[in-house]
Amino acid sequence: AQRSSIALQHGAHHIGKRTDAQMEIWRNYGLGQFIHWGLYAIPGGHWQGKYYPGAAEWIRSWSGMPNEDYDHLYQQFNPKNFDANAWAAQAKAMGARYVIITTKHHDGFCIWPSKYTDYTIANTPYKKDALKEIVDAYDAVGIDVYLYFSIIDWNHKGYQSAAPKTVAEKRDYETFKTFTANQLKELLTNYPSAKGLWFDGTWDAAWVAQAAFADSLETELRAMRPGLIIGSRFRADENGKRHFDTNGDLMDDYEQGWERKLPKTIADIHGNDWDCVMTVPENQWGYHSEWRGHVKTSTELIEMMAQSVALDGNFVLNFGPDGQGTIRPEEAKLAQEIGDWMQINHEAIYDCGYAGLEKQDWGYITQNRKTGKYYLIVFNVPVSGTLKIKNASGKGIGKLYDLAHPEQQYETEEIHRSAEGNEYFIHLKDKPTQPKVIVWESSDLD
Ligand code: JFZ
Repeated sequence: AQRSSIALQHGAHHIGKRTDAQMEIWRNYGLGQFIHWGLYAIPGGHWQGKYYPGAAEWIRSWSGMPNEDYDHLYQQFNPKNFDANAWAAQAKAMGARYVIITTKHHDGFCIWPSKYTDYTIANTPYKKDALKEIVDAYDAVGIDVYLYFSIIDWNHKGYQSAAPKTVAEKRDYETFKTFTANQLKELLTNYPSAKGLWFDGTWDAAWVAQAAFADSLETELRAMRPGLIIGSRFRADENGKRHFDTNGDLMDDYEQGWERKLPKTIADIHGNDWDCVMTVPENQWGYHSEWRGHVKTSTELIEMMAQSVALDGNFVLNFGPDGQGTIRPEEAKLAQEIGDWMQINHEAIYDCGYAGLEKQDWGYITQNRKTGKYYLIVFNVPVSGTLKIKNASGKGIGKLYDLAHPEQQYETEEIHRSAEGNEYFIHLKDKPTQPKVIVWESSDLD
């Protein structure tokens, strides 16, 4: 089927993946960290003894939380345990290669001293620029920094959710647009090492109607920072289409719609770059002192990471430090466990993507984009102790060995060859501790 091709002024500006060096780095990260940290960390999902069941970073919008009270929380923001270097060291040990940090969430509170509003960290008892501390700390350990920025801003007087109608509303909204543009330029100016912007809160009718403004602002931001990476959640096209424009083409550099969910097959990603952002509990991004419902294990998270990379995406795990700047023990433990796994198995994740092979029930297959080696990431060891793999026709089984113990090679057995592909058995000798990685150097058949 031919894609429709309606002329658009504010749709996708390029078709297909970016091929430049910075985007290539992004594509190869494999694992990232998300951090949601702001005033919402102080109430932590509770107010006056009452439990807020929603996402903790949304507590200001709850009837049990008077806006007045929320808007004065900044007077208490003084995170005594905040240590950006400790956060960065923990992220590094986990194996993260990029971090996305909330500079400003929907509440409008800025963790940098923005000169365009008083609602910033500069006016808290903490006073210092926490964003700079974070950027410097992550830069120092070699983790690339991306800035999360919410267009929704409940604190700005000109901000509106519905499209402005009256002359006064329109005038106010213009002040909000100018403010937004100023803050974004300020962020890129103040934090020159930041590699990209991760936008959120862009679904309001008022913002969706700003296709021309958002497009030209984006052009300015890209001019300020060659190589800047922006996902598909920033702007709409002139028909109000978000993420994918009227022609169905992805807008901007990668698909940002994989939020707490993963694609199942390679067809689901439409050939685009993408990242999956994932919470540890069901739907909590900011610190909530009382997690209810399902809380994921490190094995589940590692499996999600493997699935992401096997389908050409990055996996980004969220952390919500508390009001004192402490990363809660549950998250610290997960970071440690994922890090222990990554220390042995990172080769199956970094610089890897879709292998072009059929997924098998025992787990996932990734392929290193540089060396061409395949990695079998085994989550479910069959009772038989035998894995089945299907290779491209023309490819022989070659050599298979344990990533952790390369001297341990696996016995293989050819099942059959056909034009659709060649099938082989791999006989595992041991009962491996899961999840484990088997390196596969396949060979060309004569
Ligand atoms: C947004 C925020 O509202 C939330 O607080 C958090 O910051 C998260 C990362 O982003 O929530 C969303 C945004 C988009 C979708 C779902 C939740 N979505 O597209 O499905």
